[in-house]
Amino acid sequence: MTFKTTLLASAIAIGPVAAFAADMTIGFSQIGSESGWRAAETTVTKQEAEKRGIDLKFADAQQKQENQIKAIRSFIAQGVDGILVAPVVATGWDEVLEEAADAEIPVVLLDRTIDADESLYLTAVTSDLVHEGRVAGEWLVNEMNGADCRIVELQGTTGSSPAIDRKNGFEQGIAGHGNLEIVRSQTGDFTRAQGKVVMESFLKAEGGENICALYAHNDDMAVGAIQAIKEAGLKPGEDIKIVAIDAVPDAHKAIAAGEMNATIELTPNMAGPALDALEAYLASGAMPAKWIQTESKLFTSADDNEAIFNMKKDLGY
Ligand code: GZL
Repeated sequence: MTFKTTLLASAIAIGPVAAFAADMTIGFSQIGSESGWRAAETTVTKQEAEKRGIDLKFADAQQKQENQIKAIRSFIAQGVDGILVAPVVATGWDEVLEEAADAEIPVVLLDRTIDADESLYLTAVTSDLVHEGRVAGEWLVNEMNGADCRIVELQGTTGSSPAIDRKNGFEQGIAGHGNLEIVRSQTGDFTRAQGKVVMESFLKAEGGENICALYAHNDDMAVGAIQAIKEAGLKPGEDIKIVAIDAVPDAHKAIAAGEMNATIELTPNMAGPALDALEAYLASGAMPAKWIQTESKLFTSADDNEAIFNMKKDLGY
């Protein structure tokens, strides 16, 4: 097929797909609004659906899996064309996804994965969560340059794929460096409030002078922990090094202020690739890859975090 023909073919392919999207009704089962990143994902998903003329049925689960399962059953009953799910935890999805499959409604996972047969979903649009944790660990290895460092860890929501994978990845990143040791590790449930409370308990249990670094599975918990570190009379980013994940505007703001040291970017736009895959599948049966991977980029004080903060705060955040 010549380049021109290919171009024409792709133009023809895009034409009806775009037109098809205008008649699509998609159900979106969102976890909640536990973090700045989650809220941005919701905003961007609604924007992406609007851009495509898709009728998006939105359901906020308030962090509860049973609410997500109820929402998916409601979408099935409504006969939607497709379903987006950000699964709060990794297990317990088989039955409801079987029901969606029986109704021949394709399901796409956003930002988190599940322990279920991959035939139960069309594709998963996520970052490489293990890689994110490994990058965080490797950054701390380089930062400490052989010096001893007692680390405390704020884990994400218990049983969620980011909490499992980011923990494993970080441990891989620091493996073989005996000078780095995780001395406390507990869930802060991805929220600022819990991040602060748990960091206060770490400081009380260990003594602030005995904590060298904090690894938080997301920026919101790190921002909460920064408050606790300040209230303990210590300098976040100096007395206690801080590395986290998401790269939300407030993380760039904290790095610019010297109160945080590094963050790894997670795009809030998982819906763009997800809706494209759904459109192509529904219009022509095109099967996407089972995993559509989004990028992860490390930001440190070497970057212009003030400029990035100003740019990002208008991008759905
Ligand atoms: C990770 C995503 C996480 C974010 C948090 O893919 O599921 O959930 O890192 C959010 O901010 O709570």
